[in-house]
Amino acid sequence: MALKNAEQYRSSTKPTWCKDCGDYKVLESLTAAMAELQLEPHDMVLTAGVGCASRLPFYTNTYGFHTVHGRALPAAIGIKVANKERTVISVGGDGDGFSIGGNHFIHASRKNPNITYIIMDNEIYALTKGQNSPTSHEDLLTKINPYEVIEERINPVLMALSFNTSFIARGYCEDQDQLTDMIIQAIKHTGFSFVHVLSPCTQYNFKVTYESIRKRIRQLPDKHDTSDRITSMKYAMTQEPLYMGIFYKETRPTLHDKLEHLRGMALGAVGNPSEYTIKDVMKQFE
Ligand SMILES: Cc1ncc(C[n+]2csc(CCOP(=O)(O)OP(=O)(O)O)c2C)c(N)n1
Ligand code: SF4
Ligand SMILES: [Mg+2]
Repeated sequence: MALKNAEQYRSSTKPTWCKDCGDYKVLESLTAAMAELQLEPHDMVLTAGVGCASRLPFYTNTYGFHTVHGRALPAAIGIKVANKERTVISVGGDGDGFSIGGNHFIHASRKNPNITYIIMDNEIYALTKGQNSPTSHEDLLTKINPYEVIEERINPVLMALSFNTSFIARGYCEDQDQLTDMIIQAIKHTGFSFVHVLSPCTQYNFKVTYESIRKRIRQLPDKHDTSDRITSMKYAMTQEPLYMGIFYKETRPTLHDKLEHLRGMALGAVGNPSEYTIKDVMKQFE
């Protein structure tokens, strides 16, 4: 197999993203991670919901599934259950992942499928031309909130820690080497890995810019213990500075392990289904 470089994971489709959109850098880091791991495009599936960020799978040459709004994760979980050898990655925006799709994030964390979830957070619904999202700052006035924002913002990393997501990291799209490394580690992690990426929208969110993010962020200390969930929560709760790096990781049985175990128990209890007659099956319901 000839070695592939990042460019060889791109499709011929030209992105429709605006010129300075942060999502370009996320695409670059993701394809750099694929190249570093020398993954085969035909062994990979990317799923996405709807939004600017969710367009990313069009721009790679892996298999892709553009689902409906908020449903990137359940599609990815189904694909992984049916194709355990495939590398499955879900991508999307803060609106897709934390509004309409928020429920799936909770349950993916509980199931712990061996997939990766990358959220490109621009703190706004960009594709629909700039409405507040669950991560929007309380002072972001938009057409739908012209006077004040009456809802509190969520904290995705803290949320993931509370759900016991088994790998949790936060990166900044401009720090591409760090982000590439995080994505590599997330893909290599056995279980549900979540990478929260700060990725500015230069078109609709003038409060969250490359400069404003740069001023806010700080790296987690080198000595941070990624098995210590309580300390990770303390770092996640801090907004000024906003910590970047791998917050938490834990290896525990995946959805696949649990399904295999369950299958074993069922086979032990009822024998090999391939030897069953219809009569035997019906007997179970008597
Ligand atoms: C069921 C449904 N509701 C609403 C929409 C409209 N819609 C499309 S994308 C989107 C928000 C996208 O925001 P985000 O996920 O943050 O992505 P971004 O465009 O910011 O990258 C909304 C509300 C839709 N497509 N489907
Ligand atoms: S509208 Fe915003 S998020 Fe969408 S492509 Fe343009 S810069 Fe990126
Ligand atoms: Mg968004």
